[in-house]
Amino acid sequence: DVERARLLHQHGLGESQCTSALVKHINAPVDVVWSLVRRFDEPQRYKPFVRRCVMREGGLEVGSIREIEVASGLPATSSVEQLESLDDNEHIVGFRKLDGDHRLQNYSSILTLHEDVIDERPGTTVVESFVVNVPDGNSEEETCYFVEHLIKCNLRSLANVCEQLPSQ
Ligand code: A8S
Repeated sequence: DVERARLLHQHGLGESQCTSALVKHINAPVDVVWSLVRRFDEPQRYKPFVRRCVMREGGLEVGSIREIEVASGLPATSSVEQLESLDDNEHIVGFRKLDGDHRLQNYSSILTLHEDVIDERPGTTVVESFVVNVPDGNSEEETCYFVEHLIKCNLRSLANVCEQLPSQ
């Protein structure tokens, strides 16, 4: 399963791009976590920096496009994103940033869920990886650090939401 996860999170890396992956354990069954992350049309259910999300095209089919209004305090106001993969059996979801007022050009990410059991309780390991261009004037290290920080906030919030759902 570790090898499978490694393959799923392999991104092709171009020149002046950076990539990284984050892992988070959640004390909730895979189905509960999946019910949140599969909703491409409702990222605000767990992403704290999303103020509003409007669908521009489609819904939950691959190719659907959403526009996000970013919360204040970040060096961005909007992001237009396209669903690139959604696999309800394998628990894989991926999207790409197409446009918007932000500095993360060519950003794409893949999130996968993996069943695990801790202290005999069903849990989920989330792996999220990304690739993005390094913006002019920033180093690879700064870019990675910035994106990793945002993803860590998203995954922490995802854990909080899942672990507090009534089914838990
Ligand atoms: C996600 C992940 C990221 C989102 C980034 C990294 C972004 O939507 C935010 C702030 C920015 O400054 C850049 O899964 C951008 O959403 C929250 C607008 C792209």
